[in-house]
Amino acid sequence: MLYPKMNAVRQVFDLNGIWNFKLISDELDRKEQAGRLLKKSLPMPVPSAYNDIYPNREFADHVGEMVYQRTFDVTESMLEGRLVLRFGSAAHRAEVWLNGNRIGAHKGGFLPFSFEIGGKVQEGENLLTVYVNNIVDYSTLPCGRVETESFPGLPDRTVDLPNFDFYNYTGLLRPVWLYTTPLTYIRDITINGRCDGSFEWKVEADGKDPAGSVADIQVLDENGTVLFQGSGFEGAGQLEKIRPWSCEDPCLYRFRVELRNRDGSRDEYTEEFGFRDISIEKCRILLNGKPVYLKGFGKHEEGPFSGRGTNLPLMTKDLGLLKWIGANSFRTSHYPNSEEMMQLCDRMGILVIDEAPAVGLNTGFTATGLLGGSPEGTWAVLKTGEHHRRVMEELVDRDKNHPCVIAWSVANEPASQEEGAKEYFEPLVRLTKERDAQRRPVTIVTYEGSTPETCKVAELCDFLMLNRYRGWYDTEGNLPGAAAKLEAELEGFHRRCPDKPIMLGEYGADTVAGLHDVNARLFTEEYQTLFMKTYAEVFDRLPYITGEHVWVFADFATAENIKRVDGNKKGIFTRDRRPKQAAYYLRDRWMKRD
Ligand code: BDP
Repeated sequence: MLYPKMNAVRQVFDLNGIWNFKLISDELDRKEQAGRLLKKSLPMPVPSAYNDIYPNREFADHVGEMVYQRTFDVTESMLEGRLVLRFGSAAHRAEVWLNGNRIGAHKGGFLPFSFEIGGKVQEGENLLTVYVNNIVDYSTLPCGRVETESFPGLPDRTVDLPNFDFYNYTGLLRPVWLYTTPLTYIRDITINGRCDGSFEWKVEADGKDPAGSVADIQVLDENGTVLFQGSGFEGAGQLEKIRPWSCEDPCLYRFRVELRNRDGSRDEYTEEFGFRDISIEKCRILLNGKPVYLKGFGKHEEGPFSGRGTNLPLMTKDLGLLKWIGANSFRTSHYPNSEEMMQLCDRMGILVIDEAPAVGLNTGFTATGLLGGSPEGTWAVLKTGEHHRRVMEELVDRDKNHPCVIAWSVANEPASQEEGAKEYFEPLVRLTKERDAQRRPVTIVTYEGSTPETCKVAELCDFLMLNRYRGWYDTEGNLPGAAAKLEAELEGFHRRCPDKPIMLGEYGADTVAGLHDVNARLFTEEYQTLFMKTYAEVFDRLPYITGEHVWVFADFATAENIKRVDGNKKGIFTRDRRPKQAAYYLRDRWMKRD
């Protein structure tokens, strides 16, 4: 799916800003409400999560529906071509109405969706109403449970218990735009450049009479010099002396398409891309044919005030801190990040493991994603299969051209040791691979309940990504013991899959910034540093370890739980992005570690 871009033929109109907002607590006639202005609404910024904007815990923790509304004006010229309304995302489900008419819906909170609205708007003012539903259950990704709690003498209360360890920030999280295209238009572009300068493309035209169109293409370098010209909806080319895209030199090229239509109109779109290879060979991940050791984090896209809402300064700052600490990569745990984040990573040379919002697929987890729930036979109970397929398709379609994306993660910590896991994941892994022209490696990030003896999905993965908390959730305070357990498990997985690269997807310890202890007790900055050192010593002994992603880049908000003091504190940075002591240790290690 193409990102909205303005050019000589396409216009983009910003619908971000302050919208009208209301939580819906009672039955509501959607059609009736969508046809008139909201009464007693609150001003609400878009993009943003709605939750932390106003005080009141009932407001923040609302379960169910909310409504966003605004008006926008359409000019005569906007109606000459195709007019599209596009949402960067709405968590977790959205139903969109225009001038009192329903125009469509979308499920899944972290991927874009759009509607053609040309025939549905009028010149002048239009009323846009979006109903957003924030419930997570066993049919959504991420997964959660809706339960009714009863207390003596009090009315029943509905609670939504996320199966995951991050606060359920919701609303219109990402930008909203209108954009225009000609009636015959470029629907999609796939461009796949390799580090030897070869490339292939595919252009998809749609709309009125696409069969009568011709596609001309050009490849330009960053200065705008045309390096290649060709035509056709599909084709291949070869350039001499390109600069491959890499972390050190994230050189971007431009693929420019001009669609000439039979009616004399034309569309154009320019997609950025890089020439780079990603492959796997004998326990190594290779970038442009050379082994790359992944240094970095699992990272949430979130921060104070706007929660998980698109926050350009925060994103850019985070990538600056990744560079500062010597990291070269992160995983978008546990959902696709904003499109703007992917663009920044392309530009700054950060390698991304792009994760689907498939977290909490384990009925053995408690409400906050911690172990201790009641296993019910996850794969017989969950109803996520079909939705998961669609999400993988939408994710690959959105991010396929980004050189920064080096792998897909189909899920985080599913019940991969339970019967049915292989049957659930096999088609998803296949679909992800087949849909991606670059055939990037695919993984499923597994947890410690899924051992070398019990894991049912290891063989499906191109590389293994393991989350381990020895020294924290067990063996706490005993780092030599933790190291011994860790090493034994890694060796076990290596014996089982001797050719697959193995990396840690998560390891970490909750750390209260400013808490110190000469004996490096739990929760202190000293313990976090020692924890990192202990794990690093194990990695350095094992030649098949191909990367280390610390949990977590920065402290983040979670649901309330007695194991969480104001959220998850495993950050190497605080939530306001100040380094803890371990940041200096990692910086020292990673700056030296190639
Ligand atoms: C892992 C989860 C991650 C949690 C982390 C933790 O993948 O989302 O935040 O544990 O407990 O199991 O800190």
